[in-house]
Amino acid sequence: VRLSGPRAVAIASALFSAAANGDPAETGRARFGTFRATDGEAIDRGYLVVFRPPRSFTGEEVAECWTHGSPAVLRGIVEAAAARGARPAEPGEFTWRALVHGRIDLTQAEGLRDLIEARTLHAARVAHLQERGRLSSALQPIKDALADLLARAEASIEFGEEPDIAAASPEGGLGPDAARLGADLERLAASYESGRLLRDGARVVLAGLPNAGKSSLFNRLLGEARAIVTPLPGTTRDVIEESLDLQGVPVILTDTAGLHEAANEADREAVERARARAAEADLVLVVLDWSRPFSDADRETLAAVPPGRLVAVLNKVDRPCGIGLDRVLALRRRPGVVELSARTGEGIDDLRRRLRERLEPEARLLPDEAFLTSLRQRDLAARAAAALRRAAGAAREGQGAECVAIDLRDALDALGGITGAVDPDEVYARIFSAFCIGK
Ligand SMILES: Nc1nc2c(ncn2[C@@H]2O[C@H](COP(=O)(O)OP(=O)(O)OP(=O)(O)O)[C@@H](O)[C@H]2O)c(=O)[nH]1
Ligand SMILES: [Mg+2]
Repeated sequence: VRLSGPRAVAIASALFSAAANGDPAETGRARFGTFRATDGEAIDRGYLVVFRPPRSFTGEEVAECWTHGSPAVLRGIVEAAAARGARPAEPGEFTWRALVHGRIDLTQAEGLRDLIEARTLHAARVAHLQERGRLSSALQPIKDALADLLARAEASIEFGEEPDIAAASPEGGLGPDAARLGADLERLAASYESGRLLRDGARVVLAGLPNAGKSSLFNRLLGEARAIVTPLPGTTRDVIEESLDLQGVPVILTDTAGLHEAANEADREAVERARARAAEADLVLVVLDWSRPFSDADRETLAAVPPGRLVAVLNKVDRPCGIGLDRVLALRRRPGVVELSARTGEGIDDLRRRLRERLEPEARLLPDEAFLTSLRQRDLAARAAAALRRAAGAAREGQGAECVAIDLRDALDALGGITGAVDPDEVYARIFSAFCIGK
């Protein structure tokens, strides 16, 4: 149980009797002792740890009560603290206070949220770098260059230079510089797609005709019998989702109903949902049955997926080939098919490798580059890039330094918003309310 604020140590000390002599409120030391409920009865033994400003997470006085993980004990301590004047924290309030006291900036707060919610160790590593301030440091040189550009534009206003500042500048002019910075920011804004994959997971959907072995493959990839498998076509009717760690890339794997002519309302709904999932997937695994002739419906299913999102799978290679050698050769040539058996496991590693290859450029597996992980950051980066494009255009057209300066200031404002300097209430609503309580 963590307390933060001017009376944190006083309140925590009142609930705690140290086992040994000495000051229980000594900074940064774990003191062993007994915790007491509101009525003074002992409820658990554990440690009290105290941090003093400014060297605490929130930048305020902080006291942490470390007990055994019993929900009843924790509730007892929260109640006892509340009885002495503490109040329950709002979601994300500790991180919010850290921000308000300048211990972290906004990108670091977002990094911390991503870290808490990370689905794989790799995603956690990347979030950790963000939380340590990687994005802020990557933005700093861009901000400096932009501030420099703005200073130059303002100087030309002051000295009443001709509109054609480009020609007067030894660096080649404001226009090209603004355009260059704008391009940098556009690249950064585009990096959001990688951030999204790492944060939310890549959406991989299994699709195909009934009985092709989608659910069998789903289970095989997960390593557990999650979905029902039967020899009857039309076994799966609902959309089933599970998360999968594909060597660091978080994946949300979805099994769907076989695509077929619906005989009743439930079927119709099942097929509709299957199509909807495939339509919004990052990758669609179209599962074909190697042991049966290739049908028009197979052809349509393959054709419905854009090549950039398609991974074709020939399943049941443990059985005699029924699909025809010509077809196999054609599939091998064009979409690049993975041949496997969900039953024996043959070829599954190839599929994992293929999936990972396809997601890798997106998931940016080398965590050495700064990228954006939230829509908020992306919108601001895109706004700054657009303002710089306008500035470059204005300079090119010889519109005068005032016009250029207005756009540059816009860009600088937007960039400032990524790391902080925005309306605190709005920031709270957009970021911290999504945190869990106690963080
Ligand atoms: N021999 C062989 N049989 C398989 C393989 N994969 C699946 N099957 C069998 O094919 C049948 C259908 O498998 P499912 O996984 O239920 O197929 P599905 O595509 O999910 O079918 P629906 O949910 O009806 O759309 C079952 O009898 C499986 O045991 C395989 O690799 N080899
Ligand atoms: Mg199924």
